[in-house]
Amino acid sequence: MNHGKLSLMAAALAALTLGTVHAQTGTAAGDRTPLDADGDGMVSQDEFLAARLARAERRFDRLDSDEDGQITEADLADRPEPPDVDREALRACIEETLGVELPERPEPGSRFDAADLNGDGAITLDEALTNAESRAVERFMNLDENADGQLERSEVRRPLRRAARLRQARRQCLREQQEANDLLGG
Ligand SMILES: [Ca+2]
Ligand SMILES: [Ca+2]
Ligand SMILES: [Ca+2]
Repeated sequence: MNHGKLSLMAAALAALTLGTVHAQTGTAAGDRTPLDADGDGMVSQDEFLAARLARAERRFDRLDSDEDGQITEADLADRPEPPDVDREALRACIEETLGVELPERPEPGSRFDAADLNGDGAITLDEALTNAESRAVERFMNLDENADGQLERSEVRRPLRRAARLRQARRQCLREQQEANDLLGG
């Protein structure tokens, strides 16, 4: 498997496993599973896991383009080429804009390998959900500051704001990079 393929797989898997540090704690537009399913104003770990697993399953279906029930190189080869972005420059721009250091990017392929539990080069739905669940548990524990097994407003407000700022900085940096490319014919 060459490096390009691995990066592609890593990117696809990052999308699949929703585990990034900056993943939204709420729901993405067009991808809605209410977190607070019973509407009591708090999100229990079960509610959190249910929403995350539902989202992981939808992403799995989207990525499994040949619909054979597993994610392999064949699915990822069908995906459109990502736009030409200088990732290092983008990262530097976001860090400068926000005045923070972003976490290290995982090694290419490491996320795929981590989710491919039996190491056969394909990710089944079971493997994807197992992986999504362990990431979701970890994420929940990080968010649940007072460790009472429930997420309340005050516990998600800051991470949500941080995620929104990051998205905004990323958009702006991408736009600047695109404009520079247009100007310089790059
Ligand atoms: Ca497939
Ligand atoms: Ca596997
Ligand atoms: Ca709590």
